Amino acid sequence: EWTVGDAQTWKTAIEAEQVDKDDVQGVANTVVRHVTTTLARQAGNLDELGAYQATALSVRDQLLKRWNETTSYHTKNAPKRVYYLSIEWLMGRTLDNAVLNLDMRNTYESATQKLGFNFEDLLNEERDAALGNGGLGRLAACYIDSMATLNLPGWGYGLRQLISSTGEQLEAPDPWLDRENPWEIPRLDVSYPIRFYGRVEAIPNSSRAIWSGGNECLAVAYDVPIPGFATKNTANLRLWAARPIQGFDLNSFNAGNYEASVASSSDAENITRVLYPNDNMYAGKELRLKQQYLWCSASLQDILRRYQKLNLPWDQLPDYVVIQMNDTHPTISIVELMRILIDEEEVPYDVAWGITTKVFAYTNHTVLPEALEKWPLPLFENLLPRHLQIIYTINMNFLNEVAKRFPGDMDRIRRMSIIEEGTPKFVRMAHLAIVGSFKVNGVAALHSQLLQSTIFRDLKGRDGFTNVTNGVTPRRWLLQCNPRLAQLITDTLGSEHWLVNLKQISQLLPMADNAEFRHAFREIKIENKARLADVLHSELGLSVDVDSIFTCQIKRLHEYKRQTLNLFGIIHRYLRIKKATPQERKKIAKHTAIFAGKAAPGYYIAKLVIRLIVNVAKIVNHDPDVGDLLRVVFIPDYSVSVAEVLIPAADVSVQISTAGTEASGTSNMKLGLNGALLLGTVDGANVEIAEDVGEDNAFLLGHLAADVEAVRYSNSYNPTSLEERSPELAAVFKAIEAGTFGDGHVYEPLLKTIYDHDYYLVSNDFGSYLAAENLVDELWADQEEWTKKSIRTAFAMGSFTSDRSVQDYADSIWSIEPDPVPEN
Ligand code: NTF
Repeated sequence: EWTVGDAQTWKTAIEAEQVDKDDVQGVANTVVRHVTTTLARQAGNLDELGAYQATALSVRDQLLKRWNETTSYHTKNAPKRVYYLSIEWLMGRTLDNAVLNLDMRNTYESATQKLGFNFEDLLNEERDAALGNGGLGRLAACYIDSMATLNLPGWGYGLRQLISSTGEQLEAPDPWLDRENPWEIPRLDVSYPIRFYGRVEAIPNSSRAIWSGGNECLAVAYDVPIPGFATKNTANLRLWAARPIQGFDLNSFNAGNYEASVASSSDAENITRVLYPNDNMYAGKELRLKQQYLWCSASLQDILRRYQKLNLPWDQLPDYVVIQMNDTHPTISIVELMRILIDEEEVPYDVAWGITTKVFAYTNHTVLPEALEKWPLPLFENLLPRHLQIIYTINMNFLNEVAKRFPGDMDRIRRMSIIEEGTPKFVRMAHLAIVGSFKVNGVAALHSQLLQSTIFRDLKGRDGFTNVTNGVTPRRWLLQCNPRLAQLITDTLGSEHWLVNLKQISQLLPMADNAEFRHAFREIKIENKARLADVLHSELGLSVDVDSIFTCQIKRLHEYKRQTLNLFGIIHRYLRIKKATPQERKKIAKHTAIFAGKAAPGYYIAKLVIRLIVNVAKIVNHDPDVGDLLRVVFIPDYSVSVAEVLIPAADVSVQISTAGTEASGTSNMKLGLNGALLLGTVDGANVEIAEDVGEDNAFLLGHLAADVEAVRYSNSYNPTSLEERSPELAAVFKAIEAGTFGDGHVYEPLLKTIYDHDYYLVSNDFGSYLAAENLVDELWADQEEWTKKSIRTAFAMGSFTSDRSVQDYADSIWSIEPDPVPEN
């Protein structure tokens, strides 16, 4: 096994680097070594940023040792691996999570303390890794945490975008990599060539072809080690960056043409420069398709190279490799595998197809038509000519089968085809993903059912579809963000085991009836609210009352998520307060309405909603008539680390999408786990959450998914006045139009969407929303009852851990087993 030098020398050297997890001095040694050597600084000129960097590098050393052990162990064992392909990875900060997973938080806290720094302050020096927009990207982050924790052999693959999400009001791009990122390891030796454009020559009497010419660049690997919780296993997240094949053209430089000498370099690097800022919205830009292809081609070349080291025939690939596609963004990898097998490895077409369709599985995350990817055929053909040919063949074979099963049903063939007819034609990526995958799943029970009964009705037999309800990691979303509640759980259960077996928290459900426990639970909530209040005060200069109900709607701005319903409810409340007699005022529950989330830069209506929230906040928060009855907060630059402060402080989880539109939602899970009561529609994972916590512990509202279509139809084709649909909403609109929150004309386009078609049923659900809020207020008056329901919510959330989701994938889709690295 040992390949270079003297094994004993290697072994002794590696052991000398080992630091015991309780060894404060040993940890301090490694931190100081990075201060003096890596950073070339000393105690005298070390600021908090430097101390953070040295600490992070020291933790990274620990992670890399485990990463190395995991990789060599898995290389030796060669288990079947899952590769999780996601174009977004919303990781957030790493330091705190890493020391918790390594069980070294106390040691690092003491060591940095002794070196003169406060560990909490160092944590705040870290920039969020925000390679994602919303739930889809954060889901990938939770899943890789669970894969590592469950000891499942698996890697993540993504893109290393230099500039991540855009700040909403300022639209300042976030060049998050302009500081050194201690958590990534550049692997300049791991790189693959990627071709774009060019021409295709058929090879006569074969299904092979030669694709040549066009532009070539390189995809270079950056690895991010992902520690499991309480295990040695450390997964890998491999991110690809585009680089030129030749960085610098010396001939142009010598000829005096400086621009041309670096042109190819910056052209290539532009491919992975930006993260597309849309959530649930397809943009259709060539650069995005380039990103997708570079990422998929590099990942496949990497996966196949690893497989080829086993010296096995191609038809055994599915015994060693399963690729999970996080939405349709990586769908081109199906075609890329076909291309490599057919053109480069000379595998016959049918054999290649048999292999490919045993390797891929596809997760759908949305039914919204505007989010479904379909590439204009001319654009696609120009960029990836050989891939289009292969798609034609896949489609022809697929439609032949359909025609055999449903002779003469041309309409069905048109609906099912991977190519959408029209001018131009389009390549429908979801259809391609379904045809090329052995399993397709939705992300919550209702969503998976809707996929089969509506948008993909025709496309796959029953056993090809399944459901895997989303989950969130309890390590970040409880242990890390709410340490006091985590400690209470551990103390009451007498062990930490619930952190890897979340079902166990259900044992605490009877504690809802224990007055002492309720007191402790409520104190923690109040402390968390006070912590948030401090942040709001110092960052936004805003005072909020910790005794008020904190309602939280924290998610991307989108019409279907209906921040409007919440906002109009606030205006309704404001008008009510303004009219109330002193007697009536006493009965009004105090609210702090918290919004956080970004709008895509080009999403006009979503930005108008932000504008109205901010202007309502300005008026309401400064109106002496309101006093402390109502505060409205919009938190800019929403991020994972902001969420970590908000979620433990929430009393109410606002989840009010139009029924049938939110595939799952995941903030509903995080908020529930931290004791926020669900105020929500019967949509996405709300359905399963309400089922588990019990409907009497949640506030459900609005039309049901099954009725939405009829109401929507009637809004469009048998329109009634807004006054008839909802007199309360009509009054709210009048106040806006009258200029109560600044120039009313500004909001006309927003209000018009609701006056006219009201596609998302805001007016139809407004009455029901207000009624649900009234129930919330009534319950709040009885704090003991409220706390009971809060406890029953938190401890009924045991199913919504990403460990359960990932285990579901492993059992029902991936067929992979845990392969724990032995503890010495
Ligand atoms: C999102 N989909 C859904 O809108 C959320 O309901 C869900 O919780 C997350 O995925 C994670 O499953 C998308 O972002 C996309 F891309 F599909 F539109």
